[in-house]
Amino acid sequence: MTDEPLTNLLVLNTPVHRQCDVLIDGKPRTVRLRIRASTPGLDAGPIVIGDRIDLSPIDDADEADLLRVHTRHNHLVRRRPGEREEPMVMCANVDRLLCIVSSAQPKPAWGMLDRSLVIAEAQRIPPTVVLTKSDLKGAAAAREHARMYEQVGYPVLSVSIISGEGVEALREHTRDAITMMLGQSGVGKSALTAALSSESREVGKISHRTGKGRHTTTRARLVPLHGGGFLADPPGIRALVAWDIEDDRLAYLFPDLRKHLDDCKFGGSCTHIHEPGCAILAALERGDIDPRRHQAYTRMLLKADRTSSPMPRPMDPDDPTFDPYQ
Ligand SMILES: Nc1nc2c(ncn2[C@@H]2O[C@H](COP(=O)(O)OP(=O)(O)OP(=O)(O)O)[C@@H](O)[C@H]2O)c(=O)[nH]1
Ligand SMILES: [Mg+2]
Ligand SMILES: [Zn+2]
Repeated sequence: MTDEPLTNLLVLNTPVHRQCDVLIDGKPRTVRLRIRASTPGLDAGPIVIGDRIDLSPIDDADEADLLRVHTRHNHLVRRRPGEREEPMVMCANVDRLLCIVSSAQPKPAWGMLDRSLVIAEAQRIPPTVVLTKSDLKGAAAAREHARMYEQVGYPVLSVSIISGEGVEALREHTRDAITMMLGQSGVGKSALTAALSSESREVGKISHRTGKGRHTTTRARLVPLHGGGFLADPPGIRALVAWDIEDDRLAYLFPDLRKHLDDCKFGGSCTHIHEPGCAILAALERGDIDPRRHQAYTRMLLKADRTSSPMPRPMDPDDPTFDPYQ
């Protein structure tokens, strides 16, 4: 072992009790972090998967000092589920977001897809719509609905781990990148991860009673892919609430609405919902904007599934109740 610090290590899973896996010379290694409040970069919030960190040499007890958390070039953030209004960063330094929608069992959650796309746009992370379980009855209808997203300009891939459809295309799509997935429980995230990697993830059963997944995956992890790169397999999401998106920015995060924003004479003060003479409403009227997308925008503007709160004060590691990883 050398005394040199270990620099720019990729964090493969979010630390629990300050323990996480990092990538060292291409191999995962479990390490317990010794964290000081003053560590540079920690003021951006707790470490998450995709973060890059510097460590002191790892000792015989598999412990190391956290020396620095590198500045993130982006992060995926949502509102943390529960009462408290606070952000939850899901992944840092993401090259691509796969928005996973099941064709059937569970039935497609299009509203969650619209919100996932907004969250990706807000951080300029290129999203791809992935329709899973294309072997099931109902897949043709889901594909038809998803054409709308193709028209917006998003790549849409149909995949099935049963028939193998789309698996190679997805492998190409995720090659050499850090890719995150978002989707409900049971849509097939772990099954896809297993198909693209040599890591067998636990794949869950769909409840016969509710037709929904059972939240099989409980902790996100970046899994190395055959084609190079890493795929994050997170737990399924029950309700996806976007974080810190101001009203006047929302239309900009719908590319199909964004196209018409410059023509809207009311500018930033227009809600694009009722104003006579609004260019977005005119485009909707002409059929240039799909009404379902405008509805998704309206729902989000009315704050049902969005908060406009900014990031709160960074957590204070000197606070005795501080445990950022729970
Ligand atoms: N027919 C069919 N079933 C699939 C396909 N992909 C996944 N499944 C099934 O869907 C169920 C859920 O798959 P998972 O991979 O555990 O789903 P998940 O998205 O990881 O779920 P959580 O971890 O709970 O978020 C399993 O029974 C899989 O066998 C597919 O392409 N076709
Ligand atoms: Mg899973
Ligand atoms: Zn307008």
